[in-house]
Amino acid sequence: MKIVDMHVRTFTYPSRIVRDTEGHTHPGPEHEATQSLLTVVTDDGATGYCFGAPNPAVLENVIKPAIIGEDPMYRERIWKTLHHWQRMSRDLTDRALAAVDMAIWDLVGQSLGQPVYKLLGATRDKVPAYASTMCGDEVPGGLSTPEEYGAFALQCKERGYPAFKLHTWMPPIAWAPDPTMDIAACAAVREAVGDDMDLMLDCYHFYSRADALHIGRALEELGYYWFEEPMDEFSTSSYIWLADQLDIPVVGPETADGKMYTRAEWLARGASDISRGGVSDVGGITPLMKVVHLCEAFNVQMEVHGGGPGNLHALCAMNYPGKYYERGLLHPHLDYEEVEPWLNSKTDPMDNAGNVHVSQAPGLGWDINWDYIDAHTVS
Ligand code: LLH
Ligand code: MG
Repeated sequence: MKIVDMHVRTFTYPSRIVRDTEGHTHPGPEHEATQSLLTVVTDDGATGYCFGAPNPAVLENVIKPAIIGEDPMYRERIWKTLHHWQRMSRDLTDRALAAVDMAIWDLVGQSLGQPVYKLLGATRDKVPAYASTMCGDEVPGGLSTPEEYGAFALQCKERGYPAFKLHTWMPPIAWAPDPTMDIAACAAVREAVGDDMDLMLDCYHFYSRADALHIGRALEELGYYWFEEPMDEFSTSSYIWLADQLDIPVVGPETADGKMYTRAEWLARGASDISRGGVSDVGGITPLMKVVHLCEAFNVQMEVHGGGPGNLHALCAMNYPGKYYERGLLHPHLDYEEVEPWLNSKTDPMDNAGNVHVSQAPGLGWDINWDYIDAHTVS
């Protein structure tokens, strides 16, 4: 079996999610947005898919020349080739690597008639989810006050979520960030849901050490489960300093570059209590499993960043489990249960006990709505 083609289809869909000037998502007016689908094709007609394709120039000039002709079973070799290419091609991002790697895993799973998590070595078929909010806003009835966070957390608890994570206020909101408001929101959530729900905070990502320590100590008082990315993750020393002083588990790195190498440095230096990474952060399922096994060898918990089938299949193949699947980002004005128009069913269906079930279909289990994509393709 050889990879003979890779192509991207871009199509439109109606969206009510907008990005602010710092890149954070919020609800907004309905508008036309675009989505892309990467397809990998082999000489025997097998296909694999991933939504969120690489930039077309990078696909044509770097990725295709590197891997057309490769056997998709040689996933480690393909991934390493692309990883080494990143040194010469700065446009070849970890996100692009992730899309290619996931499409190849999907293709292999479909060819072998098995879901990806069983090819990785399955450990479970479902994972408890936490409700992960969008960042704070100034939308009345949204996430604009501590009380609104409290009301939304209660709504999520009633839906079945066993855990809730706040993303609080960040620039471009004029008064943000504000440690006092972050702590007030965390207190309002604890007050609203009681003691029997795991709660986590993922606040402004560029606080000073003093602010991070102050917020972390408040979270300890409130019985929070973890504290995530309160400072720039390139400062490993700051995280060693913070984790040394706090009892609450500090989680990371999430967005820092460096794949499994960065996670290894953090583990060796004790920069966090729980490690982290998701397919898009580290460059796919292939490197994410390296991080998972690295954490297992250090007896360190690993919490996967972000949702989607790549992360879900990895979570169902972890021997030293991450506790939760990150479901979101959620907002009181948006219905996360609504199926994306390019799919026939959700990739992360959640039961009333708060468990997300991994698809038993071969590959990654994308249930693609081809009629919709055909009718809305623009290129
Ligand atoms: O800042 C944001 O918009 C969120 O923190 C976002 O990056 C989210 O993916 C996250 O950090 N989840 O854990
Ligand atoms: Mg985060």
